[in-house]
Amino acid sequence: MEFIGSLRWFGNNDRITLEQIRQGGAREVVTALHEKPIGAVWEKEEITALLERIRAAGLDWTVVESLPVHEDIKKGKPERERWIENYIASLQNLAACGIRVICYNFMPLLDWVRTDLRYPVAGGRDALAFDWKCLALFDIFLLKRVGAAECYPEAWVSDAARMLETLDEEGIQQLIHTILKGTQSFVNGPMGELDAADLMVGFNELLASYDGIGTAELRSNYRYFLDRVVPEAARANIYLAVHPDDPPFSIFGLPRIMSTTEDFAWLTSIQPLPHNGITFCTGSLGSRADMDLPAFAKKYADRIHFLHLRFTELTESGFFEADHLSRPKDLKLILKTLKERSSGKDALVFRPDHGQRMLHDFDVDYHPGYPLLGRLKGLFELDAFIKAYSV
Ligand code: CS2
Ligand code: MN
Repeated sequence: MEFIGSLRWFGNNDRITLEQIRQGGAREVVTALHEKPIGAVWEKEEITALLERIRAAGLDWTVVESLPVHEDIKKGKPERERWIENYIASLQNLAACGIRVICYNFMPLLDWVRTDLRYPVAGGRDALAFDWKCLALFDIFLLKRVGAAECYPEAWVSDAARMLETLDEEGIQQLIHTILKGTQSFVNGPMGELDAADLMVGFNELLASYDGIGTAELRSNYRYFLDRVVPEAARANIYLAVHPDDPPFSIFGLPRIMSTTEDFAWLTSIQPLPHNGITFCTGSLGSRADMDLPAFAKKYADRIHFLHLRFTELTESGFFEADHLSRPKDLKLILKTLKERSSGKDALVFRPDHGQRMLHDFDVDYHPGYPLLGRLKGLFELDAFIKAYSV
């Protein structure tokens, strides 16, 4: 079994070219039909055209990230039937074109959330960060969500109130944009479609659409989806790989159900086929203090079909995205376990998940978390690490 290094590429929506990715040493790109509206069927001709473009550049494409799950499915609306049928059709078309793995997530409304896109780290680089007090500030004082204050410890609420005093109008607008748009406007989710002129009103409406949907309801809707989709994936010989919640906690009162070891135990028990699999994102899961990453790899090795490698460092009230090699002992154990326990597979694709900004990255308006040089540094480091330990 070999580890194959890849880079995420946003297609026409990306400042980075396939040529740059190939020169950078990635063997594959991880991408999606980014222009398609959420829920629409991905047609074979469209998939083939993109695949040919990628192959012509000397790269390969075997992992899709993401095939988004329509909100009606997460909410259990009657319209979900149509979206599930479309999902299955896309999955079958992808399999027919040679795609092996589909990364997706089941986070209601929001995809990955950060409160700071320019958190200074060693050497003058910067990183993405998440801070609960900034989230509380936004939630309680800007969004003014009913019941928000009860969701945070009292000390954080008073710190948030003090922090609000120090923000001018520009700072406020920046925080709103960072939380609601910064990390999500380019990854094909409902937040990308939110009207930028009226973010807060639109977001409040979207939140209200989840009234009455708690953990139990979301789990049951997820189960309904998996019961329909997993057998079709098995038939088509393609692997589903759910991305963990990021951050792996409930936010804004929305349930999040792919966050803890118990959540993954539930996931793997309801559909025991390996096609009901996992994207092992060490960065997302590692931002929980109670998460043992090497133990997770051991427990779910046969379900892990795609790897996102990065590490997070915990701060007083949150985390920031650290260097890709910042937890070498964990990384070594994870790779060793996956190598040993994935003997049935010939390859496991990994990507440096996000990257810090460095050097020329500051001059280009890359998607937050997806700069070229910071991610290439991660790719080089991870490739070298894998070679050095011959894992
Ligand atoms: C993020 C997400 O943490 C991450 O990898 O970049 O956008 C992630 O790609 C999606 O949630 C996968 O569905
Ligand atoms: Mn990830």
